[in-house]
Amino acid sequence: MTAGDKRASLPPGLDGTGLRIGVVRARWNAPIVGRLAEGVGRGLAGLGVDPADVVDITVPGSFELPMGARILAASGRVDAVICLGSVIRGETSHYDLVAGEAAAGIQQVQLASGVPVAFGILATEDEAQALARSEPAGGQNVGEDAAVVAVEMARLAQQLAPDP
Ligand code: DLZ
Repeated sequence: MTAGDKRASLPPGLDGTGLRIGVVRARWNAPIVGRLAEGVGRGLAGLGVDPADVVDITVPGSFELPMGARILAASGRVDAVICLGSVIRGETSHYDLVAGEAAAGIQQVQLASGVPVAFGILATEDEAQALARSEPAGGQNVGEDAAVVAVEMARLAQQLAPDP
């Protein structure tokens, strides 16, 4: 991390071993979303999450990501969900609606369900920005960041869960 890096630092000792993670991918802008998914894979693997514990689903577009997250959260099969999408202003006539509703819906799902939902959606001016935020290993990748968020929030929810 550089001095100008605004990303949250990694909590010390963060360990994803045994966590079950749901990933919802939008099929719009699939090449970009695929790069984000690769970042998620790297992020989860780096924290010890077993690929067998990852449930991967797709939805048509980013507008459907909150519903996909809700389905996973309600399944009882995951400890956290990661939403991946890419909305590009220059290519999307109703950019603000798609990106805004995806963001609002994701927040609603995690607060209503109690299952953390990480926001791995790129809302960019153009494709170049989207590529710059979904870089291969060693570069910036919002999917990789979302994987860390999902593990951190799942652990927090577990640690402070009410006694059974
Ligand atoms: C319709 C649409 C448009 C124009 N642009 C995007 C986009 O840039 N990224 C994305 O993920 N989805 C887009 N969509 C699809 C909507 O998210 C949604 O799937 C459709 O409006 C159907 O509900």
